[in-house]
Amino acid sequence: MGSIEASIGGVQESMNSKWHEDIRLARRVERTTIECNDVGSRILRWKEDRLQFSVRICLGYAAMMPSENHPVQEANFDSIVGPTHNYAGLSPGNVASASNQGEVSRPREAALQGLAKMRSLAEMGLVQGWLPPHERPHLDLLRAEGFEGNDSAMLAAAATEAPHLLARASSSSFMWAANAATVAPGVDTDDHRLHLVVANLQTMPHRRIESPTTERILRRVFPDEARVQVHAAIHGDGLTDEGAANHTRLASGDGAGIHFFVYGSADDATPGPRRFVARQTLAASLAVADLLRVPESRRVFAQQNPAAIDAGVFHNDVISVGNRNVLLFHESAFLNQESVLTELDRRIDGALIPISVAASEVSLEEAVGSYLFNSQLVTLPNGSMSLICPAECREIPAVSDLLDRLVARSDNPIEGVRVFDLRQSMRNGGGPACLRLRVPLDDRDLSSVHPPCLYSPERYERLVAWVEQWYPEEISDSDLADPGRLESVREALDALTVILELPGLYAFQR
Ligand code: SUG
Repeated sequence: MGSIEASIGGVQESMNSKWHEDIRLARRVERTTIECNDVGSRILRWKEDRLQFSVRICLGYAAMMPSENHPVQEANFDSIVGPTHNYAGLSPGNVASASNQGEVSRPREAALQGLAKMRSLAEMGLVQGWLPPHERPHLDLLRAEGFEGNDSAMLAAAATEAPHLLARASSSSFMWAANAATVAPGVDTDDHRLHLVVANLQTMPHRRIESPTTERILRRVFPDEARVQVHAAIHGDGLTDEGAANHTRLASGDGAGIHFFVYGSADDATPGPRRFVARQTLAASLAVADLLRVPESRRVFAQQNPAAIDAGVFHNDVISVGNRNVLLFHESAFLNQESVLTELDRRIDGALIPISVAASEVSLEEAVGSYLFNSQLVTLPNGSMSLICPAECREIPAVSDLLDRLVARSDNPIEGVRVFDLRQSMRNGGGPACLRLRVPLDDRDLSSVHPPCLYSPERYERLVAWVEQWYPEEISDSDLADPGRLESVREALDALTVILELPGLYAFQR
Protein backbone atom coordinates (compact mmCIF):
# COMPACT_ATOMS: atom_id res chain seq x y z
CA MET A 1 0.00 0.00 0.00
CA GLY A 2 1.05 3.59 -0.60
CA SER A 3 -0.66 6.75 0.56
CA ILE A 4 -1.56 9.71 -1.52
CA GLU A 5 -2.08 13.31 -0.59
CA ALA A 6 -3.60 15.33 -3.35
CA SER A 7 -4.11 19.02 -3.65
CA ILE A 8 -7.03 19.49 -6.00
CA GLY A 9 -7.94 23.04 -6.81
CA GLY A 10 -6.28 24.03 -3.57
CA VAL A 11 -8.29 21.53 -1.51
CA GLN A 12 -6.25 18.98 0.40
CA GLU A 13 -7.39 15.41 -0.08
CA SER A 14 -5.89 12.14 0.90
CA MET A 15 -6.51 8.53 0.06
CA ASN A 16 -4.77 5.20 0.04
CA SER A 17 -3.71 3.28 -3.02
CA LYS A 18 -1.75 0.22 -3.91
CA TRP A 19 1.82 0.48 -5.20
CA HIS A 20 1.95 0.51 -9.00
CA GLU A 21 -1.79 0.46 -9.19
CA ASP A 22 -4.03 2.81 -11.09
CA ILE A 23 -4.95 5.72 -8.91
CA ARG A 24 -8.38 7.13 -9.08
CA LEU A 25 -8.77 10.44 -7.36
CA ALA A 26 -12.28 10.41 -6.14
CA ARG A 27 -14.79 12.41 -8.15
CA ARG A 28 -12.39 14.75 -9.92
CA VAL A 29 -9.95 12.70 -11.97
CA GLU A 30 -10.78 10.17 -14.59
CA ARG A 31 -7.90 7.79 -14.22
CA THR A 32 -4.16 8.00 -14.16
CA THR A 33 -1.36 5.52 -13.71
CA ILE A 34 1.63 6.38 -11.59
CA GLU A 35 4.68 4.23 -11.70
CA CYS A 36 6.98 4.36 -8.74
CA ASN A 37 9.92 2.13 -8.18
CA ASP A 38 11.91 4.08 -5.67
CA VAL A 39 11.46 4.54 -1.96
CA GLY A 40 10.67 7.94 -0.57
CA SER A 41 8.24 10.53 -1.74
CA ARG A 42 7.66 11.95 -5.14
CA ILE A 43 5.40 14.71 -6.37
CA LEU A 44 3.60 14.34 -9.66
CA ARG A 45 1.78 17.18 -11.33
CA TRP A 46 -0.54 17.21 -14.28
CA LYS A 47 -3.26 19.36 -15.79
CA GLU A 48 -6.73 18.36 -16.69
CA ASP A 49 -9.07 20.87 -18.21
CA ARG A 50 -8.20 24.02 -16.34
CA LEU A 51 -7.42 22.37 -13.06
CA GLN A 52 -3.91 21.78 -11.82
CA PHE A 53 -3.32 18.56 -9.86
CA SER A 54 -0.46 17.70 -7.65
CA VAL A 55 -0.04 14.36 -5.94
CA ARG A 56 2.59 13.38 -3.44
CA ILE A 57 3.23 9.67 -3.37
CA CYS A 58 5.03 8.30 -0.38
CA LEU A 59 6.18 4.78 -0.97
CA GLY A 60 6.07 2.56 2.02
CA TYR A 61 4.11 5.35 3.65
CA ALA A 62 0.76 3.73 4.07
CA ALA A 63 2.56 1.11 5.99
CA MET A 64 3.09 3.99 8.41
CA MET A 65 -0.54 4.90 8.86
CA PRO A 66 -1.35 4.18 12.50
CA SER A 67 -3.38 1.06 12.85
CA GLU A 68 -4.57 -1.21 15.57
CA ASN A 69 -2.55 -4.00 14.01
CA HIS A 70 0.67 -2.18 14.75
CA PRO A 71 0.84 -1.51 18.49
CA VAL A 72 3.61 0.67 19.82
CA GLN A 73 6.22 -0.98 21.99
CA GLU A 74 9.27 0.46 23.66
CA ALA A 75 12.78 -0.26 22.45
CA ASN A 76 15.73 0.80 24.59
CA PHE A 77 18.92 1.81 22.85
CA ASP A 78 21.80 1.97 25.31
CA SER A 79 25.04 3.61 24.39
CA ILE A 80 28.16 1.49 24.75
CA VAL A 81 30.42 3.20 27.31
CA GLY A 82 33.59 4.59 25.70
CA PRO A 83 37.15 3.40 26.39
CA THR A 84 38.10 6.78 27.92
CA HIS A 85 35.37 6.73 30.58
CA ASN A 86 36.80 8.84 33.44
CA TYR A 87 35.89 11.01 36.41
CA ALA A 88 36.72 14.64 35.69
CA GLY A 89 34.11 16.47 37.76
CA LEU A 90 32.78 18.23 34.70
CA SER A 91 29.13 18.66 35.70
CA PRO A 92 28.40 21.18 38.44
CA GLY A 93 24.97 20.41 39.85
CA ASN A 94 25.50 16.69 39.37
CA VAL A 95 26.42 15.56 42.89
CA ALA A 96 28.10 12.27 41.92
CA SER A 97 30.21 13.87 39.18
CA ALA A 98 31.46 16.55 41.57
CA SER A 99 32.19 14.20 44.45
CA ASN A 100 34.11 11.62 42.38
CA GLN A 101 36.31 14.08 40.53
CA GLY A 102 39.83 12.71 40.15
CA GLU A 103 38.93 9.12 41.11
CA VAL A 104 40.48 6.35 39.05
CA SER A 105 37.86 5.02 36.61
CA ARG A 106 37.46 1.46 35.27
CA PRO A 107 36.35 1.73 31.61
CA ARG A 108 36.32 -2.02 30.96
CA GLU A 109 34.11 -2.65 33.96
CA ALA A 110 31.87 0.29 33.01
CA ALA A 111 31.29 -1.03 29.49
CA LEU A 112 30.67 -4.58 30.72
CA GLN A 113 28.21 -3.35 33.35
CA GLY A 114 26.29 -1.51 30.63
CA LEU A 115 26.30 -4.50 28.28
CA ALA A 116 25.14 -6.81 31.08
CA LYS A 117 22.11 -4.58 31.68
CA MET A 118 21.32 -4.66 27.96
CA ARG A 119 21.50 -8.45 27.90
CA SER A 120 19.25 -8.80 30.94
CA LEU A 121 16.59 -6.54 29.48
CA ALA A 122 16.71 -8.45 26.19
CA GLU A 123 16.36 -11.70 28.13
CA MET A 124 13.34 -10.26 29.93
CA GLY A 125 11.71 -10.09 26.49
CA LEU A 126 12.22 -6.36 25.87
CA VAL A 127 13.47 -4.83 22.65
CA GLN A 128 17.06 -3.77 23.23
CA GLY A 129 19.54 -2.04 20.97
CA TRP A 130 22.99 -0.50 21.31
CA LEU A 131 24.60 2.67 20.05
CA PRO A 132 28.32 2.91 19.29
CA PRO A 133 30.54 5.20 21.39
CA HIS A 134 31.85 8.53 20.07
CA GLU A 135 35.52 8.96 19.29
CA ARG A 136 37.47 10.47 22.19
CA PRO A 137 39.61 12.44 22.75
CA HIS A 138 37.73 14.86 20.55
CA LEU A 139 40.68 16.49 18.83
CA ASP A 140 38.56 19.03 16.97
CA LEU A 141 37.74 20.61 20.32
CA LEU A 142 41.45 21.11 21.02
CA ARG A 143 41.99 22.43 17.52
CA ALA A 144 39.10 24.85 17.89
CA GLU A 145 40.75 26.16 21.05
CA GLY A 146 43.97 26.91 19.15
CA PHE A 147 46.06 23.79 19.71
CA GLU A 148 48.12 22.88 16.68
CA GLY A 149 50.41 20.22 15.29
CA ASN A 150 49.97 16.50 15.05
CA ASP A 151 47.70 14.55 17.38
CA SER A 152 50.38 13.67 19.94
CA ALA A 153 51.67 17.25 20.07
CA MET A 154 48.17 18.58 20.68
CA LEU A 155 47.47 16.07 23.44
CA ALA A 156 50.78 16.82 25.17
CA ALA A 157 50.28 20.58 24.94
CA ALA A 158 46.69 20.39 26.17
CA ALA A 159 47.72 18.19 29.11
CA THR A 160 50.15 20.81 30.39
CA GLU A 161 48.48 24.06 29.29
CA ALA A 162 44.78 23.25 29.57
CA PRO A 163 44.07 19.99 31.44
CA HIS A 164 40.41 20.99 31.88
CA LEU A 165 40.07 21.15 28.10
CA LEU A 166 41.67 17.75 27.66
CA ALA A 167 39.24 16.37 30.24
CA ARG A 168 36.32 17.82 28.28
CA ALA A 169 37.66 16.36 25.04
CA SER A 170 38.10 12.93 26.67
CA SER A 171 34.77 12.52 28.47
CA SER A 172 32.63 9.49 27.67
CA SER A 173 29.51 11.49 28.53
CA PHE A 174 27.78 10.42 25.30
CA MET A 175 27.20 7.11 27.14
CA TRP A 176 24.11 8.63 28.78
CA ALA A 177 21.89 8.05 25.79
CA ALA A 178 18.85 9.55 27.50
CA ASN A 179 20.51 12.83 26.56
CA ALA A 180 21.01 11.86 22.92
CA ALA A 181 17.61 12.92 21.60
CA THR A 182 13.88 13.32 22.26
CA VAL A 183 11.61 10.84 20.51
CA ALA A 184 7.98 10.62 19.40
CA PRO A 185 6.52 7.57 17.63
CA GLY A 186 4.53 7.80 14.42
CA VAL A 187 1.28 7.00 16.19
CA ASP A 188 1.57 10.37 17.98
CA THR A 189 2.91 12.60 15.23
CA ASP A 190 0.96 14.49 12.63
CA ASP A 191 2.87 12.98 9.70
CA HIS A 192 2.81 9.46 11.21
CA ARG A 193 6.58 9.22 11.13
CA LEU A 194 8.82 8.42 14.07
CA HIS A 195 10.76 11.58 14.93
CA LEU A 196 14.02 11.95 16.84
CA VAL A 197 15.34 15.41 17.70
CA VAL A 198 19.03 15.30 18.63
CA ALA A 199 19.72 17.14 21.89
CA ASN A 200 22.03 20.15 21.71
CA LEU A 201 23.38 19.74 25.26
CA GLN A 202 24.48 23.37 25.28
CA THR A 203 24.68 23.82 29.04
CA MET A 204 27.74 21.72 29.90
CA PRO A 205 30.83 22.48 27.78
CA HIS A 206 31.98 18.86 27.64
CA ARG A 207 28.58 17.78 26.28
CA ARG A 208 28.22 20.50 23.61
CA ILE A 209 30.44 18.50 21.31
CA GLU A 210 28.16 15.46 21.22
CA SER A 211 25.31 16.41 18.89
CA PRO A 212 26.95 16.13 15.42
CA THR A 213 28.18 12.60 16.13
CA THR A 214 24.90 11.62 17.77
CA GLU A 215 23.06 12.78 14.68
CA ARG A 216 25.36 10.77 12.42
CA ILE A 217 24.91 7.65 14.54
CA LEU A 218 21.13 7.94 14.74
CA ARG A 219 20.90 8.39 10.97
CA ARG A 220 22.80 5.16 10.49
CA VAL A 221 20.77 3.26 13.10
CA PHE A 222 17.45 4.55 11.71
CA PRO A 223 18.20 4.79 7.99
CA ASP A 224 14.65 4.59 6.59
CA GLU A 225 13.74 8.20 6.00
CA ALA A 226 10.25 7.28 4.84
CA ARG A 227 9.53 5.98 8.35
CA VAL A 228 11.92 7.82 10.65
CA GLN A 229 13.05 11.42 10.65
CA VAL A 230 16.20 12.31 12.57
CA HIS A 231 16.39 16.06 13.17
CA ALA A 232 19.60 17.97 13.82
CA ALA A 233 19.84 19.62 17.23
CA ILE A 234 17.99 22.90 17.67
CA HIS A 235 20.05 26.03 18.11
CA GLY A 236 19.47 29.60 19.13
CA ASP A 237 19.70 31.87 22.13
CA GLY A 238 18.12 30.35 25.20
CA LEU A 239 17.40 27.02 23.52
CA THR A 240 19.21 24.63 25.85
CA ASP A 241 17.95 21.11 25.45
CA GLU A 242 18.97 17.88 27.23
CA GLY A 243 16.87 15.38 25.29
CA ALA A 244 14.72 12.55 26.60
CA ALA A 245 15.98 12.99 30.16
CA ASN A 246 13.43 15.82 30.37
CA HIS A 247 10.64 14.16 28.44
CA THR A 248 8.19 11.35 29.19
CA ARG A 249 5.67 9.76 26.90
CA LEU A 250 2.54 8.55 28.65
CA ALA A 251 -0.24 6.47 27.10
CA SER A 252 -3.28 4.60 28.31
CA GLY A 253 -2.52 1.63 26.04
CA ASP A 254 -0.30 0.70 23.15
CA GLY A 255 -1.83 3.32 20.86
CA ALA A 256 -1.38 7.10 20.77
CA GLY A 257 0.20 8.82 23.76
CA ILE A 258 0.90 12.24 25.21
CA HIS A 259 4.23 14.00 25.66
CA PHE A 260 5.26 15.46 28.97
CA PHE A 261 8.08 18.01 28.68
CA VAL A 262 9.78 19.17 31.86
CA TYR A 263 11.99 22.26 31.79
CA GLY A 264 14.17 23.86 34.42
CA SER A 265 13.67 27.51 33.61
CA ALA A 266 11.41 29.80 31.62
CA ASP A 267 12.01 33.33 30.39
CA ASP A 268 9.27 34.79 32.51
CA ALA A 269 9.26 35.65 36.18
CA THR A 270 8.92 32.08 37.46
CA PRO A 271 11.54 31.27 40.08
CA GLY A 272 14.61 29.30 39.02
CA PRO A 273 17.29 27.43 40.96
CA ARG A 274 19.79 29.49 42.97
CA ARG A 275 22.65 27.12 43.48
CA PHE A 276 22.90 25.15 40.25
CA VAL A 277 22.08 25.83 36.64
CA ALA A 278 18.76 24.81 35.06
CA ARG A 279 19.84 22.91 31.99
CA GLN A 280 16.65 22.98 29.92
CA THR A 281 14.48 25.93 29.00
CA LEU A 282 10.79 26.06 28.21
CA ALA A 283 11.64 27.64 24.84
CA ALA A 284 13.78 24.61 23.98
CA SER A 285 11.03 22.16 25.02
CA LEU A 286 8.52 24.02 22.81
CA ALA A 287 10.91 23.98 19.85
CA VAL A 288 11.55 20.25 20.29
CA ALA A 289 7.81 19.52 20.52
CA ASP A 290 7.30 21.40 17.23
CA LEU A 291 10.02 19.42 15.47
CA LEU A 292 8.61 16.17 16.80
CA ARG A 293 5.33 17.13 15.12
CA VAL A 294 3.36 16.27 18.22
CA PRO A 295 -0.04 18.01 18.01
CA GLU A 296 -0.77 20.63 20.69
CA SER A 297 -3.45 18.39 22.17
CA ARG A 298 -0.78 15.83 23.03
CA ARG A 299 1.68 18.15 24.77
CA VAL A 300 1.98 19.00 28.45
CA PHE A 301 4.71 21.24 29.85
CA ALA A 302 5.78 21.57 33.46
CA GLN A 303 8.56 23.26 35.35
CA GLN A 304 10.93 21.37 37.60
CA ASN A 305 10.91 22.38 41.21
CA PRO A 306 13.95 24.71 41.57
CA ALA A 307 14.59 23.26 45.04
CA ALA A 308 15.07 19.86 43.44
CA ILE A 309 17.60 21.23 40.95
CA ASP A 310 19.46 22.81 43.83
CA ALA A 311 19.49 19.42 45.59
CA GLY A 312 21.22 17.77 42.59
CA VAL A 313 18.31 16.95 40.27
CA PHE A 314 19.99 18.23 37.12
CA HIS A 315 17.60 16.30 34.84
CA ASN A 316 13.95 15.42 35.41
CA ASP A 317 14.77 11.71 35.07
CA VAL A 318 16.56 11.95 38.43
CA ILE A 319 13.24 12.71 40.13
CA SER A 320 10.50 11.03 38.10
CA VAL A 321 9.93 8.15 35.73
CA GLY A 322 6.89 7.26 33.66
CA ASN A 323 5.76 4.32 31.64
CA ARG A 324 2.42 3.94 29.87
CA ASN A 325 -0.12 5.42 32.30
CA VAL A 326 2.09 5.25 35.40
CA LEU A 327 4.06 8.22 36.69
CA LEU A 328 6.34 7.61 39.66
CA PHE A 329 7.68 10.87 41.09
CA HIS A 330 8.95 12.56 44.20
CA GLU A 331 6.56 15.05 45.77
CA SER A 332 9.20 17.75 45.17
CA ALA A 333 9.56 17.04 41.44
CA PHE A 334 7.40 19.71 39.80
CA LEU A 335 6.14 23.21 40.41
CA ASN A 336 2.34 23.35 40.64
CA GLN A 337 2.28 19.60 41.00
CA GLU A 338 -1.49 19.23 41.48
CA SER A 339 -2.40 21.06 38.31
CA VAL A 340 0.31 19.24 36.34
CA LEU A 341 -1.13 15.87 37.41
CA THR A 342 -4.69 16.97 36.67
CA GLU A 343 -3.65 18.01 33.20
CA LEU A 344 -1.77 14.78 32.49
CA ASP A 345 -4.74 12.76 33.68
CA ARG A 346 -7.15 14.76 31.53
CA ARG A 347 -4.97 14.30 28.44
CA ILE A 348 -4.84 10.53 28.81
CA ASP A 349 -8.56 10.25 29.40
CA GLY A 350 -8.48 9.82 33.15
CA ALA A 351 -6.17 6.80 33.00
CA LEU A 352 -3.17 8.26 34.87
CA ILE A 353 -1.83 6.26 37.81
CA PRO A 354 0.24 8.81 39.74
CA ILE A 355 2.56 7.39 42.40
CA SER A 356 3.84 10.19 44.56
CA VAL A 357 6.72 9.52 46.94
CA ALA A 358 6.64 11.79 49.97
CA ALA A 359 9.76 13.40 51.43
CA SER A 360 8.87 11.67 54.68
CA GLU A 361 9.34 8.32 52.89
CA VAL A 362 12.40 9.18 50.79
CA SER A 363 14.15 12.53 51.20
CA LEU A 364 15.40 14.48 48.19
CA GLU A 365 18.92 13.64 49.31
CA GLU A 366 18.11 9.91 49.41
CA ALA A 367 16.45 10.15 46.00
CA VAL A 368 19.58 11.75 44.54
CA GLY A 369 21.92 9.38 46.37
CA SER A 370 20.08 6.22 45.29
CA TYR A 371 18.84 7.30 41.84
CA LEU A 372 15.56 5.57 42.68
CA PHE A 373 13.70 7.66 40.09
CA ASN A 374 16.37 6.96 37.49
CA SER A 375 15.20 3.37 37.42
CA GLN A 376 13.75 2.16 34.16
CA LEU A 377 10.06 1.42 34.50
CA VAL A 378 9.32 -1.23 31.90
CA THR A 379 6.35 -3.28 30.76
CA LEU A 380 7.17 -6.96 30.57
CA PRO A 381 5.68 -9.27 27.93
CA ASN A 382 3.14 -10.53 30.51
CA GLY A 383 1.82 -6.96 30.90
CA SER A 384 3.16 -6.33 34.40
CA MET A 385 5.66 -3.56 35.14
CA SER A 386 9.10 -3.86 36.65
CA LEU A 387 11.59 -1.34 37.97
CA ILE A 388 15.18 -1.70 36.77
CA CYS A 389 17.07 -0.13 39.67
CA PRO A 390 20.69 0.69 40.43
CA ALA A 391 22.23 -1.32 43.28
CA GLU A 392 22.44 1.85 45.40
CA CYS A 393 18.64 1.65 45.87
CA ARG A 394 19.06 -1.42 48.04
CA GLU A 395 21.79 0.25 50.11
CA ILE A 396 19.65 3.10 51.41
CA PRO A 397 17.07 1.57 53.81
CA ALA A 398 14.34 4.15 53.16
CA VAL A 399 14.58 3.56 49.42
CA SER A 400 14.76 -0.21 49.72
CA ASP A 401 11.67 -0.21 51.97
CA LEU A 402 9.81 1.99 49.52
CA LEU A 403 10.59 -0.44 46.68
CA ASP A 404 9.16 -3.31 48.71
CA ARG A 405 6.03 -1.32 49.51
CA LEU A 406 5.54 -0.35 45.87
CA VAL A 407 5.62 -3.97 44.77
CA ALA A 408 3.33 -5.09 47.61
CA ARG A 409 0.71 -2.42 46.95
CA SER A 410 -2.21 -3.33 44.71
CA ASP A 411 -2.91 0.21 43.48
CA ASN A 412 -0.19 0.14 40.82
CA PRO A 413 1.01 -2.35 38.18
CA ILE A 414 4.63 -2.53 39.47
CA GLU A 415 5.18 -6.16 40.34
CA GLY A 416 8.93 -6.57 40.35
CA VAL A 417 12.29 -4.93 41.02
CA ARG A 418 15.51 -5.89 39.27
CA VAL A 419 18.77 -4.52 40.64
CA PHE A 420 21.86 -3.80 38.55
CA ASP A 421 25.42 -2.92 39.39
CA LEU A 422 26.09 0.17 37.31
CA ARG A 423 28.47 1.79 39.76
CA GLN A 424 30.96 2.97 37.17
CA SER A 425 28.29 5.06 35.48
CA MET A 426 26.57 5.98 38.75
CA ARG A 427 29.76 7.64 40.00
CA ASN A 428 29.32 10.17 37.23
CA GLY A 429 25.61 10.64 37.91
CA GLY A 430 24.28 8.20 35.32
CA GLY A 431 21.83 5.47 36.38
CA PRO A 432 19.92 2.82 34.40
CA ALA A 433 17.55 5.30 32.76
CA CYS A 434 20.37 7.69 31.80
CA LEU A 435 22.12 4.96 29.89
CA ARG A 436 19.30 4.35 27.46
CA LEU A 437 17.32 6.17 24.80
CA ARG A 438 13.73 5.03 24.72
CA VAL A 439 12.34 4.65 21.24
CA PRO A 440 8.63 3.80 21.12
CA LEU A 441 8.03 2.12 17.79
CA ASP A 442 5.84 -0.37 16.00
CA ASP A 443 6.84 -3.57 14.24
CA ARG A 444 7.37 -1.80 10.92
CA ASP A 445 9.66 0.79 12.46
CA LEU A 446 11.53 -1.96 14.24
CA SER A 447 12.17 -3.86 11.07
CA SER A 448 13.64 -0.69 9.55
CA VAL A 449 16.32 -0.40 12.27
CA HIS A 450 19.88 -1.23 11.20
CA PRO A 451 19.80 -4.90 12.36
CA PRO A 452 23.31 -5.13 13.88
CA CYS A 453 22.34 -2.38 16.33
CA LEU A 454 19.66 -4.61 17.83
CA TYR A 455 20.53 -7.13 20.54
CA SER A 456 21.42 -10.66 19.54
CA PRO A 457 23.23 -13.15 21.80
CA GLU A 458 25.95 -13.69 19.18
CA ARG A 459 26.70 -10.01 18.70
CA TYR A 460 26.55 -9.51 22.46
CA GLU A 461 29.34 -12.08 22.86
CA ARG A 462 31.36 -10.30 20.18
CA LEU A 463 30.90 -6.96 21.93
CA VAL A 464 32.01 -8.40 25.27
CA ALA A 465 35.12 -9.88 23.63
CA TRP A 466 35.76 -6.56 21.90
CA VAL A 467 35.57 -4.66 25.21
CA GLU A 468 37.86 -7.17 26.87
CA GLN A 469 40.38 -6.80 24.08
CA TRP A 470 40.47 -3.03 23.81
CA TYR A 471 39.34 -1.34 27.00
CA PRO A 472 41.83 -0.29 29.67
CA GLU A 473 41.16 -1.61 33.12
CA GLU A 474 41.82 1.76 34.74
CA ILE A 475 42.19 5.40 33.75
CA SER A 476 43.46 8.29 35.83
CA ASP A 477 43.90 11.95 34.82
CA SER A 478 47.50 11.46 33.74
CA ASP A 479 46.52 8.77 31.22
CA LEU A 480 44.38 11.10 29.13
CA ALA A 481 47.31 12.63 27.24
CA ASP A 482 48.84 9.31 26.23
CA PRO A 483 49.03 9.31 22.40
CA GLY A 484 49.16 5.50 22.48
CA ARG A 485 45.65 5.55 23.95
CA LEU A 486 44.34 7.59 21.03
CA GLU A 487 45.79 5.03 18.64
CA SER A 488 44.24 2.15 20.51
CA VAL A 489 40.84 3.90 20.71
CA ARG A 490 40.89 4.27 16.93
CA GLU A 491 41.82 0.65 16.37
CA ALA A 492 39.06 -0.40 18.75
CA LEU A 493 36.44 1.75 17.01
CA ASP A 494 37.58 0.46 13.64
CA ALA A 495 36.96 -3.08 14.87
CA LEU A 496 33.59 -2.06 16.31
CA THR A 497 32.36 -0.74 12.97
CA VAL A 498 32.96 -4.24 11.60
CA ILE A 499 30.94 -5.85 14.40
CA LEU A 500 28.10 -3.35 14.02
CA GLU A 501 28.39 -3.19 10.24
CA LEU A 502 28.75 0.58 10.22
CA PRO A 503 31.65 1.22 7.84
CA GLY A 504 33.02 4.77 7.71
CA LEU A 505 31.08 5.87 10.80
CA TYR A 506 33.98 7.76 12.36
CA ALA A 507 35.73 10.78 10.85
CA PHE A 508 39.15 9.13 11.19
CA GLN A 509 37.93 6.32 8.91
CA ARG A 510 36.98 8.63 6.08
O1 SUG B 1 25.37 15.31 32.04
N1 SUG B 1 27.59 13.29 33.81
C1 SUG B 1 26.39 13.41 33.04
C2 SUG B 1 25.34 12.50 33.58
C3 SUG B 1 24.13 12.45 32.68
C4 SUG B 1 23.00 11.68 33.27
N2 SUG B 1 21.92 11.61 32.36
C5 SUG B 1 20.61 11.63 32.70
N3 SUG B 1 20.20 12.03 33.87
N4 SUG B 1 19.74 11.33 31.79
C6 SUG B 1 25.90 14.86 33.05
O2 SUG B 1 26.01 15.50 34.09
C7 SUG B 1 29.95 13.69 34.29
C8 SUG B 1 31.27 13.72 33.55
C9 SUG B 1 32.43 13.91 34.49
O3 SUG B 1 32.29 14.60 35.49
O4 SUG B 1 33.54 13.36 34.18
C10 SUG B 1 28.75 13.81 33.37
O5 SUG B 1 28.85 14.36 32.31
